[in-house]
Amino acid sequence: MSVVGFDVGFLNCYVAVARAGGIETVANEYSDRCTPAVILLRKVVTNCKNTVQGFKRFHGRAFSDPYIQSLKSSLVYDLAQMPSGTTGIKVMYMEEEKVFSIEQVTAMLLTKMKETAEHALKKPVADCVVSVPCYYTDAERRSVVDAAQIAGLNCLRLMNETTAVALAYGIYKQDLPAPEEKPRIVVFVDIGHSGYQTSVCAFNKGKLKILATACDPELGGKDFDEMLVRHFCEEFGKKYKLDVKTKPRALVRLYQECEKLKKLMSANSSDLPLNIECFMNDIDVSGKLNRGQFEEMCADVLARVEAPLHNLMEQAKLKKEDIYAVEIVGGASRIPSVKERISKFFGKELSTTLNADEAVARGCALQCAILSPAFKVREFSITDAVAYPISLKWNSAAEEGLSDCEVFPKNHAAPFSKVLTFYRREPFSLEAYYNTPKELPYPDPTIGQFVIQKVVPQASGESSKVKVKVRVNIHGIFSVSSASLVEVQKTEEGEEPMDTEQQATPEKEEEKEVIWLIFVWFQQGKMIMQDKLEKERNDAKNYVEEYVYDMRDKLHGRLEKFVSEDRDILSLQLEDTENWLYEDGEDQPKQQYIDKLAVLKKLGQPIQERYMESEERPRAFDDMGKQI
Ligand code: ATP
Ligand code: K
Ligand code: MG
Repeated sequence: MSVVGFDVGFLNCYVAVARAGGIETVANEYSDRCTPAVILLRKVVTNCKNTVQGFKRFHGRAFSDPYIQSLKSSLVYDLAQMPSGTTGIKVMYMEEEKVFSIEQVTAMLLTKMKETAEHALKKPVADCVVSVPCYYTDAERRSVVDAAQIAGLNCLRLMNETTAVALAYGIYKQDLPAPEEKPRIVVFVDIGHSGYQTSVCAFNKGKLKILATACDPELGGKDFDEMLVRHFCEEFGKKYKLDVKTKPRALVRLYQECEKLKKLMSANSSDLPLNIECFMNDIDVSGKLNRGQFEEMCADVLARVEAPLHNLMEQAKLKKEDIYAVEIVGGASRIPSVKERISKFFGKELSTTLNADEAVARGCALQCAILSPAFKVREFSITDAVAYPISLKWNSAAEEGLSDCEVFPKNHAAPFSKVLTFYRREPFSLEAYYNTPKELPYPDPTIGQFVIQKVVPQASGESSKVKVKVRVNIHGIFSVSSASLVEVQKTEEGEEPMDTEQQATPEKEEEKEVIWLIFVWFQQGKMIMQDKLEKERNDAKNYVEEYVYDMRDKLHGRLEKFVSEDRDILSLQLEDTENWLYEDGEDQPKQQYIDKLAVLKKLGQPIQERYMESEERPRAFDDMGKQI
């Protein structure tokens, strides 16, 4: 079993693994801990068309999405529409034109990262935790889960990048306030190449809770590069009469040189040169710039740093004095003027105690270690927050009033399950959607449609009570996890339970049989069955639940004669497991349920064997009798 964390950045990717010595960021085959988020198809490096990069933003997006359409002209490869309507990438592959889905492309990147982990661990890798920006919506998250699956990975959790950073910060801290004390409040800021994420987190000993997140999905290092490129395009236009924008290859080189210059300016405030030989039309170009000029041309970009911080503090209803520390990570957090802005906002020095490049991957590996039964780590509970409020709406023909309800408000704890009750006579459908479309960095507020099938009226003709369990799962994805119909059967007179305590609760007056209903799930117009991993996980959990109930009945029934001193141990285990299923066990990876079941079966097996033996004996006699 592997314990691996993957930070899939827009530009830079990192792989962290857990080994006996702790968490370690590992190097790829080129001895580099940073793997660029680039896919080279057909190894002709000179052919730009086959260098695919900057694809993180395509996840979950339709080809017709205006955002995708607006990006097309700035890419050095072509996009195409997949049969399902999503975005594909058109490349030459083995001398043939081929369109890959975004999931396939990210799977190629994940495969490279998986190989890096396998090389370091010297064993096959499957179990892992993969990072995503905390502002990702349902469709984007689904797409990344699919990519991981294509790469042959078993993604135990999609982890929000800032939450991974919070874990990497908190798990080693020895001096966190006790559980009953006032929590320590820390703000985390991650500014990468494409996006800007902030979160505020409450820490107590052994746990962290994300209180709120605020982001600008379109603010990052790339915007500073963009300003520099714009500046030099203009300068070279005047100075050398070059129209850089007409030559994609030259433009790519200019972006690379500008990024380098930007990094140099973080450490140096004097004039710095930018030289490119044979830039265009065999002309060598050169220019220079200093930090002051850079900050001036980036004033508009820098002005956007503050808004998410305001938003964050407002949501969390916290004052600046409540903040214990502001921890910053991500490559672009090294830009001095960015740091200044954030520091000024909070009125305090920023902390840089975490590795700015590796904290996300390390946090993911830590989360994987916590989830993996194969690894012993300190207990640490992680409560994330729902990024956008989720509502359900339904056809309310028979129902008075409500036809719409917010099930998960913004910043609601996640993962989390809720049971909703409906009274229906026939199948019905639910539509889940984000109810603040303006806030979404994504055009379609629809999450999906769920049809609850096989609903029938009660024998009496009345509406049936239908319980629908909805959840935001460990990946931050919304789903319907079960649907059941409660069949009410009037108990016959005389058979009424005599226990007065039981009679006191109206629920117990009638016998109820639960019938599990089938639900079908539609998204972006197409039918998808329940996501496979989710289904398998649910099944594994159901097996444990079934075993607990079944065994408990049998221990008081036909197995009673066959239990000896092992009865108490098993009874206790069954009870513990039942409690666990409702508490910590509510939301565990599949393997945890498999392991739990194995423990129970080990205790139950001998008893069942004794019973079987005694059952076989008389039958063996019978058989012999017949022979005679
Ligand atoms: P994202 O988080 O948006 O998916 P990413 O994780 O790939 O992107 P990072 O690796 O955190 O991004 O940051 C890369 C960005 O940081 C690039 O724009 C890079 O130029 C910039 N950067 C790195 N070092 C410095 C530096 N010293 N000064 C200024 N910018 C820097
Ligand atoms: K990164
Ligand atoms: Mg990043």
